[in-house]
Amino acid sequence: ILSVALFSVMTIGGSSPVTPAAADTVALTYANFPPATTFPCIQMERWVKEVEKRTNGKVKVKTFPGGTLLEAKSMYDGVVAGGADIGCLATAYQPGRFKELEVMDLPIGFPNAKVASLVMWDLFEKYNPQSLKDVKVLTLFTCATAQILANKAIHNLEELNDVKLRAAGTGVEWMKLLGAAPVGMPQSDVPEALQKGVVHGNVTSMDVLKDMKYAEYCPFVTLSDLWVVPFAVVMNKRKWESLPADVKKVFDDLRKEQALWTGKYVDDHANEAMEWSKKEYKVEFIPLSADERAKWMAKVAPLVDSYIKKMDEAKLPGKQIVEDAKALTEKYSK
Ligand code: 3IO
Repeated sequence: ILSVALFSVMTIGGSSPVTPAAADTVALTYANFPPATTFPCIQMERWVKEVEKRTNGKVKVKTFPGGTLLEAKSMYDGVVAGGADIGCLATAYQPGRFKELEVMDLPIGFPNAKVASLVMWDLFEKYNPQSLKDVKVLTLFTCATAQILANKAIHNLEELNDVKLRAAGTGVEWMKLLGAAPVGMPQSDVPEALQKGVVHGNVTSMDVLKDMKYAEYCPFVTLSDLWVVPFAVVMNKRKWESLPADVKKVFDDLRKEQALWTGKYVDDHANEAMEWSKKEYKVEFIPLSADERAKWMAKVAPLVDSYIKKMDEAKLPGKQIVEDAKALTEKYSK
């Protein structure tokens, strides 16, 4: 404690000479829903480390992985209510709630998390979504493209038919159109559902083969590159407003950088988890042929039009958002 206090006095000494260290320290809590091993928590720890470094130890953040402070579906409201200062949520878990962001749940053609995360950030800056107006957004990112992790081999639509698969909230609509029997639930509820046989697989990105040990339950992975799941890291607005200007600047400067860092991290980690699963669990990876994948994409294409229609009804510029998402995807894919 002493060394931290001294360090803090020294580093801020120039601007406020005799202020005690404690008064200058900002203590924050940061809630997350999945286990500490998973990428949303890895990016959380990275952000905390960067913030502590860039504020010379002025900001201290206590992290709560694994739903120990707030859980997946109560994350946004919990942060607004002040149950945590900062929270990480998957917006796709609550279909209809974060309408503008649902463009990220559509078959836009995001090639990976890096591109999708940058696109998401730019769209956020341009459209300043009403659904996030009660919080300060600290970063946005997505998971890598979703694959089908299952206890049976799925090569085509016939084999997918009626298979009970877990998907993130908005992924349910994709899986219905593809003929599967989807169940929506947060990633944090999946281990139990898989163990109990409530579902026969999980449609998600491959990082969790390793980080949540799904390789143990899912000996087959169909490489289908379906959706990405968008995430938002949000901060209680009053807390944000109470921060000193120099801290605000550090947080603001980190926002897009953190989106890029996380996208790259999870893309790489998904590939690493794939290799790990082959080696450790002999998981079989099944590529979809280009023809077969084209069939799948034709089935889910109507999702884009229904999104635009829903947005029209809500008086929101859905068509423009979709066009921008496509253009930005092209830009960042170069
Ligand atoms: C995810 C959510 C929590 C922890 C690790 C994860 N890897 C990919 C996701 C995406 C997601 O939210 C999901 O539910 O498939």
